[in-house]
Amino acid sequence: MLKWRWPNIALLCMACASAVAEGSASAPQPGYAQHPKAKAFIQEMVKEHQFTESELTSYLAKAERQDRILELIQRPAEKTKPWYEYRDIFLQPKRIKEGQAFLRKHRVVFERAAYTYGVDPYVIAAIIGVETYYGRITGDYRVLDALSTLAFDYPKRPLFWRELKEYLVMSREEKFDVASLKGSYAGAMGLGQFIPSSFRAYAVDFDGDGKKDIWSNPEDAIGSVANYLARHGWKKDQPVLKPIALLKPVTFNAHLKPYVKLKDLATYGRWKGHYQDDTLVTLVEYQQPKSKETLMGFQNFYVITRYNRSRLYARAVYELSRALAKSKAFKS
Ligand SMILES: [Ca+2]
Repeated sequence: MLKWRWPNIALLCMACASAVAEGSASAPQPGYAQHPKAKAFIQEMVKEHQFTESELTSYLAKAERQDRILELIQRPAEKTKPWYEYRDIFLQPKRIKEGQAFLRKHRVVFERAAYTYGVDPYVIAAIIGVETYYGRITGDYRVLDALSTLAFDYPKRPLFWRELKEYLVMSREEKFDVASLKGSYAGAMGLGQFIPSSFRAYAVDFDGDGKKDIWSNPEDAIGSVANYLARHGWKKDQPVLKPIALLKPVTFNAHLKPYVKLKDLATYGRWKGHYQDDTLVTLVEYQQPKSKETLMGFQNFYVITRYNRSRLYARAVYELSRALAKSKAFKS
């Protein structure tokens, strides 16, 4: 659900540690209520969402600029790394082992999520594993600070301007304390790293206690990720990625969304398995150390890219999910 590129977890951890160090050493930053763009923001929120000027002013006064966030947002990892390096970040034995333990611990919840939403439980776990190491690294910035900093002081700010609005509306709807929720430097929250608009659209109260707690309640987080995938068109028991042996040159990496019918691909390559002739796929290429490989991405590949619009991300989630599925501890 991140529309911006997500740096690798190693960078993120370094960011967490240094942010703590900087935060303790630097002087308090002024709030955003006096920022030149604050008045426009407040006027839009009053008009669009019927907040009062005084409550908005008090929220923005509490928002602190975080310079570290402005540095971090400029560092894309996925565009620069080839697949064979990218995959190593997410497919180490440790992440697989912790994922299998996470699945065992929440086995009943995963079974219920898979049944309720028709989604592969291993893919849900893999997304949470890639996003936050199964909830271990969910981000330590105040969401109010992160989104305000990016909404007001980041040049490519329209997305964050919208997300800051969504955040304030979400907090009102859920009766959350605006100043206390935590997330990533980009305002992504909880085990599945939902940005506020995604929270409002897809978060669910999966344990029925009346709260949507994606921060500390794995049950709500697992249900919410499952709902996100279902609502974006996950097809139960259908493939994600399959190899294709090419017979002729093809166009690849043109689209994340499937657009070629398998019957029209037959003269271009061969694959294993039988699928309906009108099944749509896209062709994606991945760089290995000494070669390139082309895979067919199906609808479920596209659904994973709705979480993060990167073919590298989608394959990492898929491969991690297959590694988790080898666990004997959990049967869907
Ligand atoms: Ca709940």
